[in-house]
Formats: sequence, structure tokens, C-alpha cells
Amino acid sequence: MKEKYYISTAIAYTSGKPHIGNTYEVILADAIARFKRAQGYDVYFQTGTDEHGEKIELKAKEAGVTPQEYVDKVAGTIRSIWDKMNTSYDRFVRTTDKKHEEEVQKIFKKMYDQGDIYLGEYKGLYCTPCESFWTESQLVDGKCPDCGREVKEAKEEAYFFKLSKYQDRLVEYIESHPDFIQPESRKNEMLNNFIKPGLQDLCVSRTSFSWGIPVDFDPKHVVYVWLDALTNYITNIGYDPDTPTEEFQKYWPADLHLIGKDIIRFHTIYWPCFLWSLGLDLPKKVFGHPWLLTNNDKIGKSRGNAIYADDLADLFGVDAVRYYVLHEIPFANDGNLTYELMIERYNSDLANILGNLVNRTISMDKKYFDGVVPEMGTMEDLDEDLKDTVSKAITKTIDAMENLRVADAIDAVFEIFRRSNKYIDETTPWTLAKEGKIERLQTVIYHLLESIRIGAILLHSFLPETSEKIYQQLNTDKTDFESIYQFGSLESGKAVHDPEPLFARIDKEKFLEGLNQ
Ligand code: ME8
Repeated sequence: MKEKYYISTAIAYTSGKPHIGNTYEVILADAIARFKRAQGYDVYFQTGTDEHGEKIELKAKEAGVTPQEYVDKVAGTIRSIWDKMNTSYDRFVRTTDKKHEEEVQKIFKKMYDQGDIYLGEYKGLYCTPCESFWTESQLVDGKCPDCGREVKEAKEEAYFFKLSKYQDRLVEYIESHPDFIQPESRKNEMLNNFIKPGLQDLCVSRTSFSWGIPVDFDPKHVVYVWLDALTNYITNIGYDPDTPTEEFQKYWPADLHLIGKDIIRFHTIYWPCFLWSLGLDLPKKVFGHPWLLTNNDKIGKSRGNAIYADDLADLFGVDAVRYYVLHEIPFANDGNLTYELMIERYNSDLANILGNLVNRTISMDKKYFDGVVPEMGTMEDLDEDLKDTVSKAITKTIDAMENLRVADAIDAVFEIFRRSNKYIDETTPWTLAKEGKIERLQTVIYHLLESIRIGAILLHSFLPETSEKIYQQLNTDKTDFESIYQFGSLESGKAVHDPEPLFARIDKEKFLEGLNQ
């Protein structure tokens, strides 16, 4: 029996086309999901769209279409971008799915019946874009602390969830489960800034607009969008308050909720309490990844500085975009994206270190051995050293992935390619050829080809298309993850295919000029 691994992303708002920051999250989840699959886990990877709320109702009105028409269109765009970026999700969920809506109504009723939800009146300051009520003291310069926009006074009859009831349990849980919130700094922020100062009961219904899931026993209310959205993690794997399915029993609790740093609060305060109210276990880990900035500025759909993944992919290729975002956003600090940086990384890492290595190696095998993969032969110190680098890189990559340090994992894989390039300089195959040291030349070429094969297998979760191209050029079937542990698995005697450049160098000046036209 394979061990299960349930990974989810946040579900994206269907208020507009997702920018490269939103898309980064799905690429990150995809890399983790692919890596786990390669390691033999039974992975379930869920993503999707968050489609209710006042903001979307307003957007639809502006566009002169019904909210459903509006979200259908945007959800389609979102899914097509996730697909274009080659993300291997198992299920794309939408909060307007009938089944989800029915389950949310049942969940709300269950919480009400057992006294965790009660009817009261809400007075507060409301930020429409964020769908959040704030107290005076939470505002920053009189504006919404999350997005910096105006808030408005709002008052309504509303249902409340008894968050306060769970405060002590939540503090105790977070303190006794140090891995629950990652990175660690976020855990302290949640405990000290939000939970310990006191949890107030949470308003979980709205009457001021109608684009939401109606409370079935009081239909002038719609369910608060965050209660609706958070439950996506269980309703879509077969949760039902009366009869949970086998799928649910198998996959819940989730192993990882991957979300951005701005919504950790919802996932580590509201969500645990909702789950406890339903008598369910908490997800094992919530990882609030840092943000991607463009030109060191926050990306905002309305700020006019949004860069989109599909546009970048058209310019640089899908894998180059995946490489950039996965590599440039470290574990706990924001990353930055500009066209200049993207071109620099592309040229230095993808074209030079990886592309050239593969190209040079395959070409040398063609030139010296008609493309036939030679025997490994007798190893010398330099070969042992290369093999050792490969084996250390494998361990480093796996450790980094275990700790969700994806940028470090990519660096570890690239150590193989860097070392291989150095190995070419050290062994100078062209001199061996000139001096007729054919056996030595065979060993060297074999070591290069084999290091590339192992590197490509490790790279597969991050740059799947590129890895496939490398497998194709090496003409090997030895691409299973287990085979990375057997240095020497590449089949001697078979012929490689023609070398094809993986990443053509970009002329920065010309490229930027072209962009500005
Ligand atoms: O928050 N860099 O949806 P969303 C990296 N519907 N990640 C970013 C980012 C950036 N610049 N900007 C946003 C929502 N994100 C809710 C989630 S889950 C039950 C409901 C991340 O479309 C953001 O943190 O605004 C979130 O995890 C995801 O993109 C979708 O954001």
C-alpha cells in the first residue's frame, strides 16, 4: 500500500485573471506533488477557484453579465493557465459546484445545530475587496490592513461562529505541534498578534449581497465566503457531515495546505476551529509561502503592474518560467521578478549550465563514438568525485524537498550540472581523443551521460518538459526515480539521439528593445 499525500493550493478568486504570483503557488505545489509521486506516494493534488462573494457580484455587474457567467469565464482562464504551466493537479474544484454548495449548507446546519453558530448582529468596518470585517484598532491609517483600501461601516443581522470557544485549544495545539505552521516566524506571528490577544466570534453570514451559498434554513443570508472557501478542502474529497465517504477517510487530514503568506490567518485560526466543530482532524501542515514581487513592488491586478504566467511562457517557454519562480523565491523571503533578471537567469543557468552541458556531452558522444553510449570502464579519482557529487546532490535534493525548500532543491540538482561542466574542463575529452586514450575517453563520456541522466530525473518535478527532452536525447528508459541510486544504470551500447539545444541564448538588449515596441 502506497502512503497517501494530499496537497492543496489556495483556491484562486475568480475576480480576474491570476497574475504570476498566484500562478507561482500552483507551480510550487506541482513541483512538490510531482516529487512525492516520483518517490512513490499516492498523491492527491487539489486546486481550483473561489467564486462567491460581493466583489465578484460587483465585477459581474460592471461587466454586464450574471455572476455565474462571469465566474465561468474566469475559472476557465485560470484553469487554462494552470494547464499551460503543466501543473499536474488531480482535481480542479470550483465553489459553485452543486455538490460543494450542498455540503456547505449541511456543514453550516451542523455547526448551527450543535450551538457553534448562533444568530446575532454585526457592526463593523468592512473591506469589500478582501471580504473582511475589521475593528477600528486593526486598521492601518484608517484603511484595510491587508490591501490598504477604504473600508466602510456596515451593520447587519448575521450568524456568528463561536471562535472564542476554541481559543485555548488552538493555542495549545499550535504550541504542541511545531510543524503545523511553516515557516516558523509565521507561527509566532499568529500566536502573538492574533490568537493570544483574544479571538472574537466570527461573522459567518451576510445579508448585504446575494452571490453566495444561501443558508438553507434562513435564505436571506449567504454563507461567509471564507467558510464556503475553506471547506473546499473537504467537500471535494467526499466529506459529508452524515456519511463521510471512503475517499474522505483515505485522504483526510490533508498533508499540506500550500497558501500565500497573506491568508495564513484564515487557515490557521478559522479553519482549525471549523474542523474541530465538525469533529475532524486538522491538516498536518500549513505552509504560507512568501510572495513574488515585480520590480520589487507588490503585484496588484488593479495596480497595472501585473505580469501573467502565460505571457511569460510565450516569451521564455514554460519551463523557463517554472525555473525562475521556483528558484528565485526562497523559503521565507519574497522573490523578485523583472524581465532583466529573468533573462540573466535564463542565460546563466538554463542556457549555459544545463543546456550547454547536455549539448556538449551528446555532441562529444556523437563525435567520438558515433553516438553509442560507451562502457563505464575503470574509475579514477575525478570520476569518483563526480559520482560522489551526484550522490550528495541526491540526498540534498530529497532533504530540501522534505522541508519544502524547493529553491534549495533546485540548487542541489544544479550542483550535478555545475560539477559535470567542471569535470569536462578537468578531463578535457578532446585531448584524450587527440592522444588516442580511448578507454579513458569512454569512461569520461559515460560519466557525463550518466550524471546528466540522474540530474534529469531529479529535475523532472521542476522542469518536466526539459527532463523529457533530455531523456529523449539520451535515448534512455531508465528514468524511474529509484534508478538514481544506481550510478551506472544508463545502458551502454545503445545510441543517443541527435543533440537539440534545450534553451537558446537570449540577446538581452534586443529582447528588451522588442518588448518596448
Ligand atoms: O486568497 N506572490 O485567492 P487569491 C505569491 N480565494 N503568491 C501570491 C501573490 C504573490 N504576489 N499574490 C497572491 C485567495 N498570492 C482566496 C483563497 S483558500 C480557501 C481561498 C497567493 O486569488 C495568495 O496568497 O487572492 C493565495 O494563496 C493565492 O495566491 C490565491 O490568491
